[in-house]
Amino acid sequence: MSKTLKYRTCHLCEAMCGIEIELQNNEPIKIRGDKKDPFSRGHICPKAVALIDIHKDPDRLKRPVKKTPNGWKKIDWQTAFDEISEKVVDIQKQYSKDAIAMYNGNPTIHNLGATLFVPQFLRALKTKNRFSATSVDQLSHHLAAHYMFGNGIILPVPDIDHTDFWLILGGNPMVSNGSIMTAPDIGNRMKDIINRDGKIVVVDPRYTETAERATKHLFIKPGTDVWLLLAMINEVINNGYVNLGHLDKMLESNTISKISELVSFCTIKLASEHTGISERNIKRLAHSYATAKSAVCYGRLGVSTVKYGSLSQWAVNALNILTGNLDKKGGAMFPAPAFDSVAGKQMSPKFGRWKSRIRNLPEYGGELPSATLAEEILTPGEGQIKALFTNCGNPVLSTPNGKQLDKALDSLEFMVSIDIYINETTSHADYILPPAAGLEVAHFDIGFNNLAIRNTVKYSDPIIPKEEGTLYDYQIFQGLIKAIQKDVLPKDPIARQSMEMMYHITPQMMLDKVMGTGRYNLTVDELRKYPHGIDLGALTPCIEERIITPDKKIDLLPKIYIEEIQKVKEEKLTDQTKLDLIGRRHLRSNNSWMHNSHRLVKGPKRCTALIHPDDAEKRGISNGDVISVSSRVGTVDLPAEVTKTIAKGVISIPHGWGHNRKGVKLSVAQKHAGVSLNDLTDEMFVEELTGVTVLSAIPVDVVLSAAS
Ligand SMILES: Nc1nc2c(c(=O)[nH]1)N[C@H]1C(S)=C(S)[C@@H](COP(=O)(O)OP(=O)(O)OC[C@H]3O[C@@H](n4cnc5c(=O)[nH]c(N)nc54)[C@H](O)[C@@H]3O)O[C@H]1N2
Ligand SMILES: Nc1nc2c(c(=O)[nH]1)N[C@H]1C(S)=C(S)[C@@H](COP(=O)(O)OP(=O)(O)OC[C@H]3O[C@@H](n4cnc5c(=O)[nH]c(N)nc54)[C@H](O)[C@@H]3O)O[C@H]1N2
Ligand code: SF4
Ligand SMILES: [Mo]
Repeated sequence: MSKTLKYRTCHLCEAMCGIEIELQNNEPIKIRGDKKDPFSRGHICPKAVALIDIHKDPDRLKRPVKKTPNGWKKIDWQTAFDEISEKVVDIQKQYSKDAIAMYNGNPTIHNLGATLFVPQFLRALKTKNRFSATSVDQLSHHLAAHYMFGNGIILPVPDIDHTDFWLILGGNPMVSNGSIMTAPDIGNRMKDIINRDGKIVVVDPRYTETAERATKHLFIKPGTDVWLLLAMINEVINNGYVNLGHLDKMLESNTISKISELVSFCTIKLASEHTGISERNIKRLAHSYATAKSAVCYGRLGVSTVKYGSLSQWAVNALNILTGNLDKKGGAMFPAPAFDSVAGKQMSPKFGRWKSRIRNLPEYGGELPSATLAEEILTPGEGQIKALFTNCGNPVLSTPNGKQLDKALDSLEFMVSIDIYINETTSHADYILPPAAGLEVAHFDIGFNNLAIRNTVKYSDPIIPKEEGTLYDYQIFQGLIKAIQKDVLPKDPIARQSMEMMYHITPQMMLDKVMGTGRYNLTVDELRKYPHGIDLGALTPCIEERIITPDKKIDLLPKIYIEEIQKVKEEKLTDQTKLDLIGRRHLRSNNSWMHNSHRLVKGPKRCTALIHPDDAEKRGISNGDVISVSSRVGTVDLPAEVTKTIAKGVISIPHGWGHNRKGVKLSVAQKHAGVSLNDLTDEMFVEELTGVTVLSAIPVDVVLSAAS
């Protein structure tokens, strides 16, 4: 029996850990951390091992399936492409191009072929009804970069390998392994900060796994970080802590006094009343952050997807700028990747060029907010969505008011899912097109090298050959594009050739093209010589190169945020009778889709509601009781976990569960079904400015369930 070892990057989350795969007769039998990976240094988490289970999963689809009155029927690829394209062209003719929508989910950006070919497919569809996970995730970061640095894709990342002070708001990297911050082996990186006498402060309504490792944790009332951040800006300016350093030349001199005037209402006292953090703690936090040799304020999902998420991300950047910590070692820095998605002005996504039909919410980067998807399907009239493609996405479980989306998907004339499972979303489709996946596909991280705290690069060929008769994702997109375009190929030979080129090009060719013009001048062939990857060094200051505002200056106070600050000023403190619902993640769970690996999900029940003992007692709830949690849109029943690790007035339910829906074929996940947090989140509760779904501080009633 032959044993071999192969290496690649794990693509399951943003951390980009190097993995070593032990193969026996070409079958994966063990996965370990790759000790020679210069970035992850041998670290992995339990999800990587589940790559073996995904590879072998009997529930995973490998051939196209078509829904028939007698259930799912396997069909061949060409039949699938032909039938789908016929229907697409019919719907476009009968209604309009916009009648066909697409949702692209999270794994798209973790997947080389999908990252490169989804844009080509969208170009072929020519629809304005595009949706993705961005509007339930990181859109506020893009918007802040768009307005402040001129390019929505250059996101500053915390230089945690060198910082003396790391302030984390609404992120739990010990579990999530970091987000908008690719930083594998986060536990050791945090230890290193503390070992060099640095400080880590975590602000979170839950005493998290990250808080356990920090020097200080502050409980905060969900949805109120904006008051803390504005008060900190106030403190920094009023106490003479402003120190722009090298950024001085990049800022308009009068903006700081304008900011000072605007945020002057947000005193420490007011911030304390809103956030529940004591005045003394806010003052101390502002002082220690502003006086640290280097410091970085980092706000993630728990502050990105709230009522003032966009303003909060502006404030995070503003704090880092005012204290001279942007583009500085140990502060918030810009990566310089080998595949540079940022190079070139034309790449910068735009904002607000058109609005959604029903609720008038703005597009960002050509996408409308996912919170509007169901209403755009359900509301009749010109421009109504009649057909939907989903790719790498499970919006029934991951976007707000999943039950409404269930109904909407049932009402579609036509639906196609590019996915490897029959799950809560794809079970609504007429066709499912499954790509080869995981260890069977080549990998190069285009997305996350742009967010990495250190510049590295790696390319991996497939570890295991894909099964005969299966297709890579990019080949599925090529098949679809070709079939859809077959009757509209231009007569002009040059135009025709350029269209047809897309049917043959490979991701590797595209990588070579972009990397060849990049700063490291690399090729795929060159990278093949380095299976553990290449270390390209620590981040270095490079803002002058990255920023593309017309005058090459940072816009420290874009107009849209002035209006947002006014809105915050007008908010009143209210008495609260409901609990604030928030979400959470677990190391042994990945968004909505990895629960079919027994080895990953085994162990104690994880889909529980965390509730503070005082809140539980008031409602007669004991640990383990089944409780009913109700919001405007629905009710779910699940076991309570009574714990002081959650702030009073707050309840936390993990997202991504709820596999007990009709039509799902996930034999392991269905046993651990749980409930869907997004049967409680409200599609009408969005950030007004962007339409991003509010995922924290959803008002809910909590009672002992009749079933208890
Ligand atoms: N309430 C609440 N809602 C949330 C969040 C939250 O914290 N709270 N988090 C939000 C965030 S940050 C995100 S990113 C979204 C994620 O939500 P989605 O965008 O829906 O992504 P996933 O849940 O990861 O779903 C992945 C889908 O891709 C499929 N898949 C996996 N690998 C492949 C592959 O290689 N190819 C193809 N074609 N398909 C594949 C899986 O079967 C699954 O259907 O959820 C958001 N929703
Ligand atoms: N194991 C695992 N890893 C993952 C994922 C997964 O599902 N499982 N998902 C991946 C994805 S798609 C993403 S986007 C990242 C997300 O990664 P993170 O941004 O780290 O997100 P979470 O782990 O959800 O942590 C959010 C934290 O915000 C807190 N919070 C909630 N509301 C508020 C608030 O109003 N204010 C403050 N200050 N805190 C608040 C929550 O209690 C929680 O601890 O994780 C990625 N990594
Ligand atoms: S932390 Fe992320 S990248 Fe690393 S092994 Fe786990 S899932 Fe894979
Ligand atoms: Mo995400």
